[in-house]
Amino acid sequence: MNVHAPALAKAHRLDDQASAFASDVIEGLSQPPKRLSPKYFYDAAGSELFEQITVLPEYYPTRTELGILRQRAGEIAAIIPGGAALVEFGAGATTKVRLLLDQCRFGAYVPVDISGDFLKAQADALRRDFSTLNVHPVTADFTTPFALPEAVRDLPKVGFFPGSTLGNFEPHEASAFLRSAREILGHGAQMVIGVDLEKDDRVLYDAYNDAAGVTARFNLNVLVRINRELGGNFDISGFIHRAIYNRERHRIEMHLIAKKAQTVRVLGRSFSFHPGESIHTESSYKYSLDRFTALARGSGWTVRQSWTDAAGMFSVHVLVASD
Ligand code: AVI
Repeated sequence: MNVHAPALAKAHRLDDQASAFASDVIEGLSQPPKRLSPKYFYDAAGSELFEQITVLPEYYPTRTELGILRQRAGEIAAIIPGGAALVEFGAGATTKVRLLLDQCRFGAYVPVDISGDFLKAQADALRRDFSTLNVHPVTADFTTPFALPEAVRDLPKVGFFPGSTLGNFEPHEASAFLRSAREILGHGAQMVIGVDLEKDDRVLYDAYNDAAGVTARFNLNVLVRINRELGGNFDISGFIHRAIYNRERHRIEMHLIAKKAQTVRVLGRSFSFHPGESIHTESSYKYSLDRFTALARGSGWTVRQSWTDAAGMFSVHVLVASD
């Protein structure tokens, strides 16, 4: 066997990721209105800024979901089959999955993420703390089909998709993701999923316009990343963060707004901005329990049980794959 094969495969994967970033940025900045995918927020600096967001006083989703999981982990454990493989879509902080691992007897844990570095750190930490747990990380883009490790083939499957990351998908993408997860996990699977709920406009506005300006730095960091990785020349001080709640479309929209007329070069292309022009960088959809139930039902899943916090801010659901 060619001993360099794994390293080469990894290099190709990195090249693939870099060229997808390049083509998505060129395409997104060429559109009217200009847009960038929120998946590009999460380089090392963006991931660190996101961790800071999760503990901001205004950003209620993380601590509210943790509260629900802490309170309901025993009930969740009673519903899901013992010895199942827990497949987490996305890797990051391990706080939430630890609540499930503490309460439920899983046969294996399969974290899936495009960033091999995050996966490795996450897997190493969990192996240390749950010495009998079989951890099988999979490096893949979890929004596209991927194969589960052979070692978990015969175990019942439970998906885990916390954090309301589903909300960052357009509704048709959210449906496609749920369908794809249903295919990957297979017949009889269940899924534990966290979904942020519609609420008072002011609470939503504040959660994405924190007083300390961390969300603004998180948003602007995507321009820093374009400058560094794609040789762009964005003047970061020429843009400001704006987040608004679009109630008609049930979504927070994050934008970067050009303060003045300017032309930016990225990968040899020029992009002109007029004063006040926006780059739409993220949508964060908020669901009602009814709209989420309908989305799940139309995407191959039945809602088995739902919990919210006392104030009805956030929801956690156990879904069962429909036959
Ligand atoms: C990861 N995702 C669910 C976050 C959200 O609330 O939509 C990302 C985020 N954007 C700004 N603040 C947090």
